[in-house]
Amino acid sequence: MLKTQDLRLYLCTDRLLSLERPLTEAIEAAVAGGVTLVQLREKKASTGDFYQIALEVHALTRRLHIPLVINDRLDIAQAVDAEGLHLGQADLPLSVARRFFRDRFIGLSASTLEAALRAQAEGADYLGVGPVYPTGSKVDAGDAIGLGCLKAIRAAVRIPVVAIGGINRENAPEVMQTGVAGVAMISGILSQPDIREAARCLWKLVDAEARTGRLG
Ligand code: TZP
Ligand code: MG
Repeated sequence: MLKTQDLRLYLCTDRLLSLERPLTEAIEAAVAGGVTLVQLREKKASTGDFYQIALEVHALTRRLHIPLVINDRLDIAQAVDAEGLHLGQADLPLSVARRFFRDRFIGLSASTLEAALRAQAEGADYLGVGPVYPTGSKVDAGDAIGLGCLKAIRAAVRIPVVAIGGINRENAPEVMQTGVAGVAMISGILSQPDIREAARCLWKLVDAEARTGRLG
């Protein structure tokens, strides 16, 4: 089922990093520019607020025909009937989440080869791997793993890998050249003055690299 998901330009949200623009406006601009999937990340919201925001964002992503992935929270993903769920290493075990989220896709974060292989063995549909570069967007992201480690993980697993952490228009081409299925970002899209233009520029870079990768 995941094969139908386009992971090339993966937007992770953070309302604190969108330069005070309303989230739905920011998402709409990002999708107009070429974002292929939206992950709703709400680290500080109450459950009730997260649910309301997720309802609103899902209504929008449905209208835009873009899959919505909920970060961390199986209950919210189920409650709004999201297409996907993204879990970290400290969240619910994948095998448990899968029992309640069978017909949808589940991604897992991994920053080491061991964690990536384990996630694949447990049945993750895709991996979020990083931080590739240093990032100021997530305080507990850990040290940057670098392109070499990203490449090693990508080569060792069969499931799609989405790279994350410090990715921007300058380094997106070299990240795509490791053979990953896509690049995920917060600030490279959401913190830009013109979100639509930023996403458009990234989409062109990412699409060009994805085509080159497929051809050669
Ligand atoms: N997970 C690993 S790094 C990161 C997350 C959510 C933050 C990515 O944000 P940015 O601004 O694209 O570096
Ligand atoms: Mg998490």
